[in-house]
Amino acid sequence: MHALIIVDIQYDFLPNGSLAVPLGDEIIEQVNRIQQDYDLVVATQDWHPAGHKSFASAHAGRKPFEIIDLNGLEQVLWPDHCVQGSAGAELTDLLDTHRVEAIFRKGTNPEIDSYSGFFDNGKRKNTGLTGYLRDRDVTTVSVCGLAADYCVYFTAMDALEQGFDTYIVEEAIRPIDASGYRDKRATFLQRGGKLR
Ligand code: VGL
Ligand code: ZN
Repeated sequence: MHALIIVDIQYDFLPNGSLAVPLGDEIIEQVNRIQQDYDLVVATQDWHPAGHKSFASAHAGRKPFEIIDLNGLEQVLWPDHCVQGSAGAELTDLLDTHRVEAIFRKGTNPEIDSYSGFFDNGKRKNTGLTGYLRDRDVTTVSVCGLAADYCVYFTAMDALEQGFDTYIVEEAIRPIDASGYRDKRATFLQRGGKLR
């Protein structure tokens, strides 16, 4: 079974959102079109409590995109985004969710960020996604969504590590930073990841 994981297609990552991914809206049409090619479709949703420590606003004197040490992990500080219950945290209405069987939320612990749909950034807690996919006899996953260089990349790397045959769907991702994505893409390919 081959699953599609749709990562974080939420208003805050789309144009006019608080952490807008350049041209992020361009992928929605592709994501809607490709869902029919998969046996199972799931999604992830970035879902932070207000005051989450990944927000620059939670650290006096810090600005978005600065890097700090957060509980022993390197942390990029972000603008406030995907706050639980806010409009910006909703999956866009333009996304066709008829085939989305489950939505895995992440980033709920205020002390640790969570880019991957599988684990938080410290690999302390898993979301249940691996177990869900294995229960459904999934052996292959394809990852699409936002942002290519953060949540898509880390989800794809964890999928590989969990033993899934893993693809990134390049027509259906957009990065926050294109040069950052190029390096991460190389790492993904080196570890046995594939593109489609
Ligand atoms: C993301 C930064 C912070 C993402 C989420 O969805 O790629 N990036 N939180
Ligand atoms: Zn986030």
